[in-house]
Amino acid sequence: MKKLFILTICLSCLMPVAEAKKKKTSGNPIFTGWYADPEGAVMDGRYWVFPTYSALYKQQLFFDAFSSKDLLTWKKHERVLEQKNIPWLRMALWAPSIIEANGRYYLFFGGNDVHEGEVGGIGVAVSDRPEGPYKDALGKPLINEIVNGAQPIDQFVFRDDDGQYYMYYGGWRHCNVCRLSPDLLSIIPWEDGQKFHEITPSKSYVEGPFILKRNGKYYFMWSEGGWTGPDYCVAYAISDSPFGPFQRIGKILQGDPEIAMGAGHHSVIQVPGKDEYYIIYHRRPLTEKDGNSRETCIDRLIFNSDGTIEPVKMTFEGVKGRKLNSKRRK
Ligand code: FUB
Repeated sequence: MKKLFILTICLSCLMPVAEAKKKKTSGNPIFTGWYADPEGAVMDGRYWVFPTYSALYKQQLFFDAFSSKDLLTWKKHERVLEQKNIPWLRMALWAPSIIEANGRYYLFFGGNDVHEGEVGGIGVAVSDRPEGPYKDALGKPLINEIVNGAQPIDQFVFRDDDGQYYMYYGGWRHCNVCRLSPDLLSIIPWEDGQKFHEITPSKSYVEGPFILKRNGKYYFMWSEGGWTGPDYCVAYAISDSPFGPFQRIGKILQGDPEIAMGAGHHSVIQVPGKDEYYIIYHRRPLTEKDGNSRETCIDRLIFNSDGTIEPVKMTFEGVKGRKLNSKRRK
């Protein structure tokens, strides 16, 4: 009887390992729970996803992160950043943006759903390890003010080939770009003395800016529509400069009545050194109506031979396994 009991325990421990080995595709969503605004990265030899915990604003007081060696299975790292490490955070911890620099990890975030005259906006937390714990580095927001009509949320930090860091951010239908200092903890004004330049690409821009560089061109992407509704989507533009102008080309991600609706606020993971890309985004299952019922998914992002982006085909299967070869930066 005792032997049978021990055998049963051993078998049940081995089951998840066996199931993971059998898994051929990631499946969508890639992990359970309501998570939105996912930022993907490659750091420390692993894929990472840092999403918003999608719940009522008052409950959004922490970030979980997820790591994977193969895009098939994801390990949860709980509360990598939480309220006790951000003195000024009251609610609405949103839209993480992660970057490795100076041998450390910088996690930018939005806090408090800030309005004019309030404390809140975009903050930055730092850790020596990708899995945290992250601590607010400034004791106050990096960007508190509302400039050019852009709510300081939904930041994305981009390192250009020359080593210069730029931050793109903005809700309320306006997008700004600013230059970050090498330690990523302050903003360097532009030559005209301004800290922020407006680069809103189109009247349909709403929030969630993202940029990547491929073959010398800058691909700027953003979310359109309302994030609580079915029509949320992602559009893009291509430019020769990181500051635009960004001429809207079309949508690359939108709801599919056969799969899910409200698809948006994405990011892109490039397999280091390869012309191979994955889009990480959130969407709302067809069975759900609540605005916060958002799940994090992955699908392939394909560039056409003329340099344009093929509209994403959302799937339930997700993507095939893809191991990383070496430790490379975002
Ligand atoms: O998750 C909170 C907010 O929802 C984000 O900041 C917006 O971009 C939208 O996705």
